[in-house]
Amino acid sequence: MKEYTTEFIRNVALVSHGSSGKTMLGEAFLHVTGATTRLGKVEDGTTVSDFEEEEIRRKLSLSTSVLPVEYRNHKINVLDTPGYTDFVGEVISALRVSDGALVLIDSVAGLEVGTEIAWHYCDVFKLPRFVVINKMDRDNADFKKALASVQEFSPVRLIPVQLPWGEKAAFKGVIDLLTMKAYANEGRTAEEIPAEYKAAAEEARTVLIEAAAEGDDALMEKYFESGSLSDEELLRGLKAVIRSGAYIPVFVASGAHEKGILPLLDAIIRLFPSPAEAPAAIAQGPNGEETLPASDSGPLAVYVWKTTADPFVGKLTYFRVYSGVVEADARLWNTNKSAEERMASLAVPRGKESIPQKVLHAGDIGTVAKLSVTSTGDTLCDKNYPLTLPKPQYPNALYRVAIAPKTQADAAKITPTLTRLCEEDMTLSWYNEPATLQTILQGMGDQHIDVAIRRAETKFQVGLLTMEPKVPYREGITKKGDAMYRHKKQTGGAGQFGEVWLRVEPSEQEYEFTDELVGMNLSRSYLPAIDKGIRATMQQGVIAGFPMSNVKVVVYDGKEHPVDSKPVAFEIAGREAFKLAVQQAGPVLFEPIMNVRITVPDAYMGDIMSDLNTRRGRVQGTESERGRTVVIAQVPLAEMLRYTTQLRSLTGGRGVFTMEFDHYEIVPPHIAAEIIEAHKKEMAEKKEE
Ligand SMILES: Nc1nc2c(ncn2[C@@H]2O[C@H](COP(=O)(O)OP(=O)(O)OP(=O)(O)O)[C@@H](O)[C@H]2O)c(=O)[nH]1
Ligand SMILES: [Mg+2]
Repeated sequence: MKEYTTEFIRNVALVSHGSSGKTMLGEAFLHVTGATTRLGKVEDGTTVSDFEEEEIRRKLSLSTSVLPVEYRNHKINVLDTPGYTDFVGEVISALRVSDGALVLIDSVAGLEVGTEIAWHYCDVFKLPRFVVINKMDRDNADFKKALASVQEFSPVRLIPVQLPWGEKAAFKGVIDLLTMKAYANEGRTAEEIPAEYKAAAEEARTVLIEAAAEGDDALMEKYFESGSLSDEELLRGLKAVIRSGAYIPVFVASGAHEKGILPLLDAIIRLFPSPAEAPAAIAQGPNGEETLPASDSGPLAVYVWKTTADPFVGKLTYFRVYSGVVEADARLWNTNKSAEERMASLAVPRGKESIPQKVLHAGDIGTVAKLSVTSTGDTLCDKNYPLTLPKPQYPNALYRVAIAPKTQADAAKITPTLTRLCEEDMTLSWYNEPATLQTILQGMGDQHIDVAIRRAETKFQVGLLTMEPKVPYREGITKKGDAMYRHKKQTGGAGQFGEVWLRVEPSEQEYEFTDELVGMNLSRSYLPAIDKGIRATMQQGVIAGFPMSNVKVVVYDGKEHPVDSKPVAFEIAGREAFKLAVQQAGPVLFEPIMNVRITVPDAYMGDIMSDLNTRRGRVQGTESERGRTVVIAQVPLAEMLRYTTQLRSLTGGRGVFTMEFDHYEIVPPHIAAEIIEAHKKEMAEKKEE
């Protein structure tokens, strides 16, 4: 591939609700510009973008692919993101490194939930965007209606830059208001606008010119004086109002039928900023905050936005050069890890392909294989001039499963496999939960987890079983409790004797161990053994098998035997006395309480509130914006384990939520009783085995 310098590069993400045709539009971009010889199909698993085994199986995108589209001396790095909400992490990563976004709208469905989510993240990254009314060939395609549904949602005014030339089966191509020409099919040749569209086109162009005139004062003056703008001025003004976010231009296309393709690519090149024109990156440098315009002559700053793990290729690191130039084989400094990395096989990705490159200029996107310590979110730079670029915020996990290996052989590979899977995905993580002794894998939803489990199987040949995760309850006490225990084994052989009197009480600290021993009944030398016995019991729990915390233990008396007393006897006596004391001390279970924010269209608010009631939720307040209500509540984790799925069915996929841990609270007695009962049953079953 040719070498492209900054001003000839565009970085553009395709975002939208699932199935609105992003992958096919990307496929059409490549085919029409001659990068591929035939147009792949999502259904056949033959697109450049959806190349992963799981994507082919499911016939949809699961991760962001890079499709470099070479057209008119420019290279547009098209980032095709997945639309399914479970994979929003991929959208965030892609938008982080884009300078513009195409928001695709299915001409039949209009605005959908996924559109709103994508829109929200475009706002987060302050990206200029195009709306593309796509699939214009569909049976019930309706340009006006689809456009109106987006306008109703968008606070920013939408202005058509193209009109559809026909609709449904008669969709022929686009009528371009910038050039005032009609373009059939992919749009290679300009034609006169057909007579029946002339009036509509004139009217729409006037609206467009009026909007463009707001681009700057000189344009406004010119427009007032002459009543019009030249094509050159129109473009200049439009570019300005799109970048400032004052207007959003609207385009039409049919990716699968390769219609409207070249006019859209032209608009991307002309209206979206090159990396040099986009707002400069802000980095932390040796002298504090630093502004880095995309320029080859600036200090080197490379941001890692994606990592993939492959058993054959190894690790592949996707990056964007924000400033400076990256050369093959260069040694770069990873600021986050304080380590040097070699850019051994520098390349430009095109789907699964890696096209070797000698040099990548400021603003470009590339890959490098087999870096040793670098992970997503890291900055690579010059060792003598360390810089750190900011990492975006990813949503917290919403869905958890407990996992176990299928076989003994899988058990050994579980940790490295989970580590590699999570390295690929910023919204996937895992940990060992000490309270339940389960290995937990957490992500954005059931499909997200399902894909991860399958990747483990197909990519790394590791079989994983998933189970409902246990809630990490904690045990505690609510008042003082007193007990004594005598451990005595004095029949035959060496005897054991130990007697402990102790008191437990609630504590602010995790665990406190003290004594109030007076006189000579019990030697202080046995205290460590007693402490050890109690610590072990606290780990295992007393009433329901969960770790106990916030307890203070005071040993105040005891008895020993001159021959038979030994540490192990006091370990046992301490343990048993502790258990008895806890029973006197009002033992309770504590459960994690989560802060939850649920966003739904207003109409669903009643349903959400009453559902929260059944989940022991406490609503703390509501906020309302643009037809959507945000419900803020505290809900026990135990009631939220499958909420992603339940919210989806409650709202027809129109609701989203976020959740984070807040604090522990006492489990209500009737629920605690059930948990304790279940634990007793489990222990009894274990004994029988
Ligand atoms: N009629 C028609 N169908 C299309 C068009 N583009 C895509 N499709 C079909 O719509 C379905 C989804 O297309 P994709 O390109 O995979 O959509 P996507 O937006 O990438 O979907 P996700 O990857 O799930 O987000 C497939 O069955 C395509 O064949 C189009 O322009 N017209
Ligand atoms: Mg796709």
